[in-house]
Amino acid sequence: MTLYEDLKWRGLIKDISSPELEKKLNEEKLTFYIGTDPTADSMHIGHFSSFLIATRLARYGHKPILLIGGATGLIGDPKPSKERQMITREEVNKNVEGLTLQAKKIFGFEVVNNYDWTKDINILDFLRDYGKYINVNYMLAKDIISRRLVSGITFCEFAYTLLQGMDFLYLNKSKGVTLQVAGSDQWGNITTGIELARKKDNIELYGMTMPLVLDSNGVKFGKTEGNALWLDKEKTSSYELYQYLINTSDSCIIDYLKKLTFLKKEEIEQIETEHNKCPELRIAQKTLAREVITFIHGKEEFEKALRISEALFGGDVKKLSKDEILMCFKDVPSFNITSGTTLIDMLIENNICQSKREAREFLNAGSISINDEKVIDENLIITKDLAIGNEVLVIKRGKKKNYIGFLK
Ligand code: 485
Repeated sequence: MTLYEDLKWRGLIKDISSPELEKKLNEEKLTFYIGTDPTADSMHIGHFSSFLIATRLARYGHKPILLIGGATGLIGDPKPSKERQMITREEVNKNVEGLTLQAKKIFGFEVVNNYDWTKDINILDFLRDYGKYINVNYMLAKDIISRRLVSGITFCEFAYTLLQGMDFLYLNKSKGVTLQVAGSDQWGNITTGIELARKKDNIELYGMTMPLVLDSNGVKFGKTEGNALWLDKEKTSSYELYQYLINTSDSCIIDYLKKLTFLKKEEIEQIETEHNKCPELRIAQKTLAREVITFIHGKEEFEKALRISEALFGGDVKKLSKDEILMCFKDVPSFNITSGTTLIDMLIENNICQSKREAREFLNAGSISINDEKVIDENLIITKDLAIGNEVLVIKRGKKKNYIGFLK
């Protein structure tokens, strides 16, 4: 398969600016770029799914440049719905720093910041050297801008597309960039750059976008109840990432394997066959989790995430350290327990059971466990030797209710 055929097979091509691009990608060595704005100090998994394209092209011999928008981040790419809240310069600077380190670490490519070449352009030069080449009518016709005409758009955000266009041209002149890649929402900004280069300098630049990666409900990949999945493991642990990936529905798992891993067509087809024989084994989901987490955080972190998941779901929390337990159960209710308390009192004091009668019912049915050991004797005295690291108790009631007790 050629590179282009591979990208097509993976469903990674949405729009291309010219049919010539196929031949160029297959036969030439291009320098290309992909950019992101510093709206946070870490990328999330949605960025990862787009940035991976840089690695794909790089593995084929093309040269990637990753751009962090220290300038564009001060303006904000218009959203289709409403004007963005401006973020402070301090915050933008802090985010640029975080993203630059992260992009270098995960992808290992050259990183540039558009603030460096945008900050000294004065307003008159901007209007004469760039503004003069882009027609307002042309800008108004762009999807995102046209969608904002009813609710309104400030001049600040309206001008954003021109800044991104200037980057493309600047990177062409300074680094020989001829291609920009991005998610499909960036088509309008990419074509502004192409238009600018054509009109101003008679240069032909190329653009390519990939479709947004969606789940079976049409929700963007990586969006879970409003929480982003960050690539910074201090914000989203590799274990949480593992849980997200392992829960991918069967209807989109093969699509994700194509789009988010480097496994080849034959390998993915083989996984698909095996997976379909026995979907409950989640072979495909396990493969996805392994590939993605190893790429982002390395083999050791993946193995840790796997070990934690197996201990939790295999009912063996005692295999975990105190810190690992606290990480996994950070969202469950927690409370202090005084050493010497009886089991039944502890269950009632902390609302795990509503009454002594209910507590006895659960205990007799064998539904209560401490650190995955069934407990039956209501008079059991809770002491340090029951706790992990002499401190932590994972208390489970039935299959669904988990609690963390800190022994004091
Ligand atoms: O020269 C450039 C200046 C800024 C940008 C790109 C080139 C950033 C771009 N305007 C943007 O907003 N990108 C999004 C972001 O930063 O979160 C997302 C896109 C997504 C994908 C991802 O960046 O929405 O499609 O391209 C990498």
